[in-house]
Amino acid sequence: MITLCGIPLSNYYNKVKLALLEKGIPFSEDYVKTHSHDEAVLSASPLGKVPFIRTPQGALCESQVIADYLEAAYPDTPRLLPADPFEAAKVRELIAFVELHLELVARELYAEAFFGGKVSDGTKQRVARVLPENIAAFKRLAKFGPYLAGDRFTLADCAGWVSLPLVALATKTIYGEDLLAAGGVDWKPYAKLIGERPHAQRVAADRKVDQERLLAAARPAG
Ligand SMILES: N[C@@H](CCC(=O)N[C@@H](CS)C(=O)NCC(=O)O)C(=O)O
Repeated sequence: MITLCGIPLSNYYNKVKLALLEKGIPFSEDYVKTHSHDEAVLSASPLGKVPFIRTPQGALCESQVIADYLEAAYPDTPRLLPADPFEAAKVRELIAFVELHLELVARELYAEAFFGGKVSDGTKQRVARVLPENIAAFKRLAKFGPYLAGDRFTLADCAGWVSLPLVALATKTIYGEDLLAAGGVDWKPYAKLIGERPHAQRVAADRKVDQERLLAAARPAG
């Protein structure tokens, strides 16, 4: 059986979790924090990033690698990638835009937007310059028809649903403006649509529990 390792607060963890649930693949979860120096973790995920999975054949890290593995290893479960190679590549192209060109750029703001840290003005200026260009590029590709890649739920929705709201929230917090919405990406109805799926509701509920647990742990005692 597959073990999904990481934290339910992580968007990349939740991308894989939603894919596992939507495909109906049995799995268990192991709570593994980021930045681990534990050899057992680093041997599975050498950068200490989550998620990673353990399988009877060994471990795998990087959410897209894991998602591709699940799609290939469980062909008899609901498909999250089209059978046609070109259409499947178009879904992966969207995922690359969501993760590399939107989320990874906005991620530079998270320390201040979400974790009480500070981000330099230089970083804020760079993100403010790059992100609108990338959002415009993403908008050319994204279908929202009503799903990210068209009329079917795909892996792009597992990636989009967990990451687009973070891009919006981080930019709203840092710049006072949701750059995704400002760029014409109407992500809220989309997030609502995906969020209504029963498996997405479970992912969101688990995430909420983890978030509340972390907030309670950070609160001063007394
Ligand atoms: N490209 C990786 C990104 C994973 C990632 O950045 N995970 C975050 C949690 S959301 C993490 O582990 N951060 C800790 C770190 O970067 O060291 C993937 O798709 O799995």
